[in-house]
Amino acid sequence: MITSLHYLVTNARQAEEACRGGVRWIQLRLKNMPYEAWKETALSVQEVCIRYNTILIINDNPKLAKEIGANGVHLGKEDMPVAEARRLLGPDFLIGGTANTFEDVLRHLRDGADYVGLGPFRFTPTKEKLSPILGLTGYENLLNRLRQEVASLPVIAIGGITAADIPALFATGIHGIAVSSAIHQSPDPEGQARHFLAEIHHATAST
Ligand code: TZP
Ligand code: MG
Repeated sequence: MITSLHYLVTNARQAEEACRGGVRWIQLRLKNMPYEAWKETALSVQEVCIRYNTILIINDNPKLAKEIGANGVHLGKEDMPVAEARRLLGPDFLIGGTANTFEDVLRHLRDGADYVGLGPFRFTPTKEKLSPILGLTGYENLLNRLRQEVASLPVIAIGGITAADIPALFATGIHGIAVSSAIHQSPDPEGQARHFLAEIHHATAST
């Protein structure tokens, strides 16, 4: 099951706010963190996720994901390859991979990923070393090519996404979106999470 709103968090408070707002897919994304501190934060986020029956994905780190029994791991281009993570983690672990191009998506499909995070949609200061911006046209072209290949893999759009982008993005055929700053920088993250989910519901109910 790949729910349609992925929320990237750095701590348990953000996870709690989002879960109260109805989010059921959390990705813990921490950079430059010693393993033990990372694990401590991961366990506190996991406690929230268990209470709300929410999927927990650990960014970058299959070893930590396995050690704490998270639901899955998200792997970028500098992380462990998806095929190797699949061998390490087994068939039931959710594995997502970062994609910036159509070729990336096909590679992840072949290697057994459960979904791809495809981006960036637009510029965002949240991520360093951003790949070229795809824009709406990038998603339209890529999703069309995927349909022509009769290939299917859930595509999660990422990068600078706001709630106002939801109708156009979902119209391209993506399966979901991953969001960080638009929710946690809001004065009311819980209400903003709820707003995102309502917009997604609206955008997908008519298709
Ligand atoms: N990968 C591409 S953009 C991005 C990641 C992890 C950050 C998304 O965060 P925001 O704040 O929603 O742009
Ligand atoms: Mg990574």
